Amino acid sequence: MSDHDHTHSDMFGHSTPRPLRRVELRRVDMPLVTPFRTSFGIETRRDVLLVRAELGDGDVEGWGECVALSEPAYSAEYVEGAHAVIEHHLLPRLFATGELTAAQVGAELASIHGHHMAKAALEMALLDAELRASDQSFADAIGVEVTSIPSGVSVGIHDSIDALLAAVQGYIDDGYMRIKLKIQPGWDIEPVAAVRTLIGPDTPLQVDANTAYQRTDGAHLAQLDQYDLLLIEQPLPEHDLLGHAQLAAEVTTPICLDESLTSVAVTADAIALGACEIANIKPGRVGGYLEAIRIHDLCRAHGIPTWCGGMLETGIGRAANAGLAGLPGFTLPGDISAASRFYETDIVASPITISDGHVAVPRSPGLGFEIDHAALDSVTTSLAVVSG
Ligand code: OSB
Ligand code: MG
Repeated sequence: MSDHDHTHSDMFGHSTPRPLRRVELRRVDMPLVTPFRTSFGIETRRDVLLVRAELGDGDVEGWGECVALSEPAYSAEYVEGAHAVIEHHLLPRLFATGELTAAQVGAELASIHGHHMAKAALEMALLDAELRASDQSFADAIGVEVTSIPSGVSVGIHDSIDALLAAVQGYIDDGYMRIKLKIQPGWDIEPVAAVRTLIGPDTPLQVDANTAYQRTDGAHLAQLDQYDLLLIEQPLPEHDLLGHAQLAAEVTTPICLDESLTSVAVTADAIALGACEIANIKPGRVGGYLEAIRIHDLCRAHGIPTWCGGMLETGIGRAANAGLAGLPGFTLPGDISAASRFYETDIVASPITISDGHVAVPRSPGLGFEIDHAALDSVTTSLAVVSG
């Protein structure tokens, strides 16, 4: 590994500190093209909290997206809670700093426990602002060399195997390079067997349980080994690192963690325990893109394959993820699908598309999107201004 490889997140340590002037907290309501069912619930629309930060003399602006879902079912965070903690606990601390950079946001907010998705949305808005002010793309700033990344798709639980196979065939026809099936007890071995038969042995396939299993399910999950899966994602509860390590010894399919990996420190422990053979990296879950890059660097140094997860992002988060996923440690296809996989209309000017199974790495200044203001206004349900 060259010296260059250790500087992915340090790039932002030299940004110009600026005063935070004004922040808009906007909620948007976006219907999903089709219900998305997981072991933790069914999403039919997305209530997204967006952050627009104005810095400097008000001439610098940046946007962030909070990935918290409506209910605290994937993790403890939820959009109403994130909105409240940003307004009442996080922004007052940032306004009190006088001036700051994106790289300082984590440290300034460290006295507040948890709330990673809320913190990440703020750091993201500042990152976007700094990058726009310096006329640089996120991908360029972190040293991404590739121009596109392979695109994977996450497929929800369906009412029948036939309905699942029809959905998967549609995504195969769209060109997706990897299929991820949501599983839960009662919807696991049979759908995986059917999909493997449909897509053949050469299309990468993986599963995601979103914590739906128990420590005693090792023998059951080992039945999945015969289907040559890339990985089993988060079979056990978030805090059960030891259980995941035990499971990793019982099944041959690699165990991948999502919900459990909340920081670089937890990731280091999970790797040391043998609980994390592959890592799903989601910037919101870990407190921001800079911590996500640090986890990427850690995994790369340990030879742990990683991929970029998704949280049903709008074009804002989707663009930023497509930049992040260009880093060299992201050796597996991420959950970065075309915007159209989830949304009829996006709130950015050039929604992410899939071409030849790949998504282009955005290279425009900032995190890689331009807001479509008319589209954004048409889905906005509330807008509040917070200033220091
Ligand atoms: O567990 O990866 C997950 C969506 C919402 C919450 C959690 C997860 C997911 C997905 C979809 O699997 C990922 C995406 O394509 O955005
Ligand atoms: Mg997951």
